[in-house]
Amino acid sequence: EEVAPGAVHVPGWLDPEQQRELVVRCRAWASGPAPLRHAVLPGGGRMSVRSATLGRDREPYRYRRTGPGTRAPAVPQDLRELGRRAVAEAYGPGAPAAQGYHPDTVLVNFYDAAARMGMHQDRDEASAAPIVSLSLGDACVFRFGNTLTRSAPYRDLELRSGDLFVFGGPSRYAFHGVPRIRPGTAPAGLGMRGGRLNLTLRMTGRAP
Ligand code: MD3
Ligand code: FE
Repeated sequence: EEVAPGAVHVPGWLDPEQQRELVVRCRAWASGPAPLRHAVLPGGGRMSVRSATLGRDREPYRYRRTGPGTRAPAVPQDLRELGRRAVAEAYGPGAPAAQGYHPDTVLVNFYDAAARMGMHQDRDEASAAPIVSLSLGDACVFRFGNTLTRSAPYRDLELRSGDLFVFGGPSRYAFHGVPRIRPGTAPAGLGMRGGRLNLTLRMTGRAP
């Protein structure tokens, strides 16, 4: 379960009803206030993953404040609470990281069968607080690397619908990626029409 120091995988943390409800809410955000778009990389390439944020707009600068003129709706209170419970589940309810965990942004990623995410570090946040990842829909191969290079050593793990992964402590700045989706592996009755959703709850470290 503890894949590396601070990296805790909890398979099947979300029950089927919680998964279905999150899928419904992601669909509502995507068709309304938080459309899923292919991000364009600094070099001009288009990411195969489609993404949207709640709570903070990442464009055109990183994690702007929300407010007049910005699109992203605030992170719903129950998702903030879910994030706190996730960190408590991973590190124990008494852990300092669980006490002060107040995620102010949610990144929603959608992967179709061909989408991938290359090895990278998450360094856009000014906070080193843990990142909470929730997986929905098709399973994927998740590549968890080291903090020094985007290449080996790494481990390949399977992430399935309902899985929780918390990345904090020494794992917070590890390289990681999603080299492949496993089409057709979503649980029956989830209501996904193919593909994989990943929600990451984060603390940006910006003033409210
Ligand atoms: C390990 N997303 O959005 S979530 C990303 O499945 C991202 O969509 C992947 O990487 C996805 O940046 C992986 C798991 C994850 C998230 C943040 C991490 C793993 C991490 C930060 C540090 C180390
Ligand atoms: Fe990442």
